[in-house]
Amino acid sequence: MKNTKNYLKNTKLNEFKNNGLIISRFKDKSIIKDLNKIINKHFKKSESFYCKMPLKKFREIAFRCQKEIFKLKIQKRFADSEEDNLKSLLQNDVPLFESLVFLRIVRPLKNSREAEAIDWHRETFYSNHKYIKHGINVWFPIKNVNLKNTLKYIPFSHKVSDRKIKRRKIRMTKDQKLNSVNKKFSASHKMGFVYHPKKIISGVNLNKAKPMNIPKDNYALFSTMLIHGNSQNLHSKIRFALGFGIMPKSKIRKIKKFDIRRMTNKKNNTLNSYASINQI
Ligand SMILES: O=C(O)CCC(=O)C(=O)O
Ligand SMILES: [Fe+2]
Repeated sequence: MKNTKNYLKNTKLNEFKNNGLIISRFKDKSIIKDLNKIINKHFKKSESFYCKMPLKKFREIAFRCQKEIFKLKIQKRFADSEEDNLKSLLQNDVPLFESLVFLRIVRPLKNSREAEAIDWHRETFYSNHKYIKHGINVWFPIKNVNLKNTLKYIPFSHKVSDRKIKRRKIRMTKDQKLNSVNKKFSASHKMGFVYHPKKIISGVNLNKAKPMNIPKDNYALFSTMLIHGNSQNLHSKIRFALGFGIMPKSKIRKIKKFDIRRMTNKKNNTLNSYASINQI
């Protein structure tokens, strides 16, 4: 019995190392149920009502929803529910959890003037912390997620060294920055959208993209180094998913009291950092 368990542990770890990604079923189904309740409360009107409004207004509604989601302490519930998988991937290390969670919401592309999903990236694009490459992203569908709008990724790209992946900041004038929906500290920015996006120039073949096929009541754990994104919504309904980061404790020498995604400042008390599960 013990041997079977150890074998299973190692298969998860091997799969994660090989593919940079594992997909598993939630033990605790109440997590998705409770998230659906909050989403349905905040998005009561018709699809077209939300699809017609300006992106800025839409993201403000979504941010209010995200704030209510914070209160559910999803990280804690996730840690309790998925303890076995976390132990397999982290072995003897302790997982630290990002203190904020992100509502990964994208409207259908056909109604919008611009692509609303985050472009191709890995997390080192938007963080200066050396340890970020050791992180694990959690991402899971809540509502209306299917192969036409799920997160996309480039298989095996987590194995490509960061030096090889050439990226460039999108050129933006001061005015464009000031008027951007995603500008610093905006609702969009606090939902994980980036205020100065980067584009991949070379180092990885973006034509190899695959959708993450994550069935209902399942979640993905993927390496922060796996190239992912550009998941424009080709379905007719708004896509709702949730995401947050996990970091093995030993990779962080000192938890600095500043924001890991630079989306909040010290003055407000919603600082986003990695914390042990009892501090969430
Ligand atoms: O949901 C998306 O489109 C992007 C998600 C993402 O970049 C992440 O979870 O790290
Ligand atoms: Fe990401």
